[in-house]
Amino acid sequence: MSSNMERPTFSAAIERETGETSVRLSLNLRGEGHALMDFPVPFLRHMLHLFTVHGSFDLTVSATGDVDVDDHHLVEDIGLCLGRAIREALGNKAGIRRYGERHVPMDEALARAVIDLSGRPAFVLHARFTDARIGTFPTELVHEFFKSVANEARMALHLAVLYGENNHHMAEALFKAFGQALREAVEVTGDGVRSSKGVLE
Ligand SMILES: [Mn+2]
Repeated sequence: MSSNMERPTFSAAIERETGETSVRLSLNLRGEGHALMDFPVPFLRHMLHLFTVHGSFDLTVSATGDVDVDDHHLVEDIGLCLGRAIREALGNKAGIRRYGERHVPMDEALARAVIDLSGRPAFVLHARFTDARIGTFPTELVHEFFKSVANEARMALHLAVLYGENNHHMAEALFKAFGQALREAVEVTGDGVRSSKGVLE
């Protein structure tokens, strides 16, 4: 039996090293909102801090990468490691709610996150960002980041910015909504696996 079929431990540590990036990440889904972010993409540090606080997780990310090329590889690989950590932390998903959803406003922006920890990767983001960059951060990487998370966590992740004016606010609302929806989805509600098939791989 592989380790990912064990009962949920709600925490995981991931190390991943490639020619492009090196990422060490630890996640506790039953945390208290403690974030420790050490990597050279300031906007993503800010967003993951919000995710951690608003989901009441604990998250540590220490990473380096080829950001002299651009932020793409490092953002994608941190997303990948976060997704992998979520999947490992949940094991066979026994007892968890499985579904989570939240609408979260950030001033004039409103975002929605809907999650199914289904065991199958699916990702949809509806958002009309109006600037190519948020600070120094390429706005298109919001999509890349969450896609990596959804793929590796094997969750269905449906994200939308329903409306908003300020691109920083729109992204911030998304990360907060994702954190709160995930916290709901990983709540313990019973003992068995919530699937008519009996498994959620
Ligand atoms: Mn902010």
